[in-house]
Amino acid sequence: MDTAAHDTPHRTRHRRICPLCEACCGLEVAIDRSAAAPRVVGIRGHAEDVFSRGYLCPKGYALKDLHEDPDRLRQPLVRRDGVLQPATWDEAFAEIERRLVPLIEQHGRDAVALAIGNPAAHKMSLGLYFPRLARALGSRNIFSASTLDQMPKQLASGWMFGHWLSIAVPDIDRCDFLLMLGANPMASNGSLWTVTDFRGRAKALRQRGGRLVVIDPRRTETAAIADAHHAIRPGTDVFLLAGMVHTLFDEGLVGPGRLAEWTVGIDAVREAVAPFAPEAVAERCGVPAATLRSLARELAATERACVYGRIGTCTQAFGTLASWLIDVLNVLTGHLDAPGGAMFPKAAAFAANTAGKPGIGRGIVTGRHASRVSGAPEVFGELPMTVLAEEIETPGAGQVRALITVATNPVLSAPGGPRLSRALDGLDFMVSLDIYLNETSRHADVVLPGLSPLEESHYDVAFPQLSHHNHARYTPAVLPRDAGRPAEWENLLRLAAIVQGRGVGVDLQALDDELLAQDVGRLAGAQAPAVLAALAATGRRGPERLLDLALRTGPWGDGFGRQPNGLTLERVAAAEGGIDLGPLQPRIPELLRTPSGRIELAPPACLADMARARAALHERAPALVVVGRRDVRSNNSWMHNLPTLAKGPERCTLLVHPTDAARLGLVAGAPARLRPAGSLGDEPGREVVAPVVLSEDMLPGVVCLPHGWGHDQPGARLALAAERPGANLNALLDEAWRDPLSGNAVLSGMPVEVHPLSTAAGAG
Ligand SMILES: Nc1nc2c(c(=O)[nH]1)N[C@H]1C(S)=C(S)[C@@H](COP(=O)(O)OP(=O)(O)OC[C@H]3O[C@@H](n4cnc5c(=O)[nH]c(N)nc54)[C@H](O)[C@@H]3O)O[C@H]1N2
Ligand SMILES: Nc1nc2c(c(=O)[nH]1)N[C@H]1C(S)=C(S)[C@@H](COP(=O)(O)OP(=O)(O)OC[C@H]3O[C@@H](n4cnc5c(=O)[nH]c(N)nc54)[C@H](O)[C@@H]3O)O[C@H]1N2
Ligand code: SF4
Ligand SMILES: [Mo]
Repeated sequence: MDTAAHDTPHRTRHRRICPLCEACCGLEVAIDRSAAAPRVVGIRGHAEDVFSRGYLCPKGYALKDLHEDPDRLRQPLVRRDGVLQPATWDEAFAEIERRLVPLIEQHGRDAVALAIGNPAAHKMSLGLYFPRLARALGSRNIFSASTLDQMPKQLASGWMFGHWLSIAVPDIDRCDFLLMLGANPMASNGSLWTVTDFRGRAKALRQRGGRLVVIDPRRTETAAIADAHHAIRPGTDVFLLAGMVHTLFDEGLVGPGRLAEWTVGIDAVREAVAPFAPEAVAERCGVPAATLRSLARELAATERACVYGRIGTCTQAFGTLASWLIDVLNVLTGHLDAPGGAMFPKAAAFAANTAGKPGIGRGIVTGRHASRVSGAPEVFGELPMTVLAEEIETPGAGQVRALITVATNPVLSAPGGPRLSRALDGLDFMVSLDIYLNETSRHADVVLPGLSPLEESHYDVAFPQLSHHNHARYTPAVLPRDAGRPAEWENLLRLAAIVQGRGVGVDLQALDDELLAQDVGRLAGAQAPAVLAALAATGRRGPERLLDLALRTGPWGDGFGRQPNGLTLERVAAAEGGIDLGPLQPRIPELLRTPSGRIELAPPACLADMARARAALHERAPALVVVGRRDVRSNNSWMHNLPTLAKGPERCTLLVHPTDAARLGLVAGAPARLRPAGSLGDEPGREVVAPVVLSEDMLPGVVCLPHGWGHDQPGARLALAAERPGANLNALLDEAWRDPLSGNAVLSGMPVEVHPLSTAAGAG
């Protein structure tokens, strides 16, 4: 697009870290200011960015479309006489206070649920102020996309290393053997692993003689550039991984090296995997025993190697076990916390694993309460997103009667979407913080729109904790926001005041100061007044001030004068492409926060759950199951209204292996009807229709449909997306199917029936 290298009076260039996916690329946005309204005239990768070095994907360009999208909400909506109508900010907040306060008084705090979604992880405004709303509300009914995604990994990491976000990531630039399960970074650009230009890095790995091996039911775009691909039956990674761990013990390949001193539980792991010899698991996973053995040998024999698993290994019935066994393999082969292996980033700000006493801690606690209807345990302060519908539907004390959604679209993103949609209609009151009137927010009584990403400053709160290289980058807002439009942190703070009964007219600045003083008091003790004074001297407020505090008290920070050359927000903001903090360094034992001060290789709950895996080892595979997929021009449920991404071929298609197609009577290009196998398929709204694409890349017995589609709901305002709405995969999926340890939804491997549409009528 724009290639002008220098600013002119009419054309200015601005840095902007892309908030659309976990790769967190540094972009350069060119703005034409010759007309009254500034216009985006170019977006490209920022070559000087210390982390991404100029890389970007097609979604980066789409920030322009997002900014300009006529359907993007710019004004609050309030439901009057059953219809959502434009309103002022004062009217919107007055309505919230009028409806929410009596509801809390009458039914208690648990009657109000909060649900927060994926974009919040990419927005400092939401990420830093949502916890303030949650604390002010004090409800047990907190839901997030984490239980549709990575909760198993967080739980396993929490048990092993002592903190929920101590997640090891592949040190790809030094790795010579990368074994990847259930991830497709060629489409997703990486996840729980902030890495840009995966393709280039994988190519470099192979050029230096390294090997990339992919385990996935589909020969994915990543498998296509790998040295080997092994097709696995969905949901069976636990068996495959246990078989590999078994091989390490069986063949005398266990070698934790430096970590031996810092690891407890190796013998318990040996016992736990005893029933899972490769020869015992091979049939169940569909991968030959000899392959499992040779993968284990290669992992043990390669000096710099790493096992990495992502959403395919989390969103299954044994998600926590699979996530745990991945790091068991890394530890037992000496690849955890070692260069070229699975390493721990050291984030400049907001990382709990750099706070408190190094090397020891309280570990994590789960199950402090349970969901009312299904008894699903609390994990990391949350209940599973998939129990939200039943908590709304089921009368009795503690029933959810009101809901505040923050950047989430669970009607499309969570299993059982149509049921949730009906449940939302039964709420007494609902507020959505969202930028669109979409499948979820159309149910709200009040919609509060967020800003365009170009109107917001940015620091990645979450992702430096998951980056393959340490860095600190901040970008200011590219364009000013319209006068009178609050930032989302201000909306969250006002909601916090409302639910606390402090009134809609609260002085936000005073409230922000008050909450900051509490944070600083906890953090700095006797030094608090000096710290507050230093923060005040910068003149910053809101998220920027919290960021400054976090950077300065972080591991690379200036410690408010104790490390004069350390980081402050001022220094980070002044650095043109951000600050490079170097390659990852070993962090064990300093990183550990377990009570033992050791890696807990055999968490008791994992050992206990292995009995469930053992019982499932000889289950017969269902005849046909469905898995998902991602496309580089899409992102979960919400970028289908952007012209540059929406153009091109139909993306919501059903991939079917030709042998399955022949057996099922399916024809390329013709629509197929999918429904869950068994009685679940009889429920209303469970059926979807999608066009068939024949694909030799699929494992026979597995069909593949992407999630996040189904934009044909009345009342949504997504004109472009509605032109090709696609089918909602999550309408099929069973909301009751969860990994019992983490509460994570099972999104992969659901048994389905597929028929040609033409013979569908009356066939069910
Ligand atoms: N079957 C199946 N289902 C899946 C998955 C799968 O692989 N298969 N993946 C799961 C995963 S990993 C995740 S993370 C979830 C994601 O599920 P959600 O967290 O619900 O995320 P999205 O579906 O992307 O919806 C994001 C919402 O945020 C809004 N939004 C975007 N930007 C902003 C903003 O700046 N401010 C505000 N207030 N709102 C904004 C969008 O309009 C949209 O409504 O989906 C899950 N669902
Ligand atoms: N373009 C794009 N990028 C995205 C997103 C997006 O929607 N679009 N979403 C973002 C989000 S929220 C997330 S969480 C990340 C996810 O990032 P990734 O984890 O890389 O996501 P996927 O591309 O869905 O890859 C998951 C793979 O798991 C495979 N799989 C399914 N079931 C199994 C199984 O049982 N075992 C094994 N071994 N594999 C299985 C699937 O076939 C698929 O190839 O992507 C992020 N980036
Ligand atoms: S890979 Fe694409 S969507 Fe992800 S951060 Fe980079 S430019 Fe944005
Ligand atoms: Mo996700």
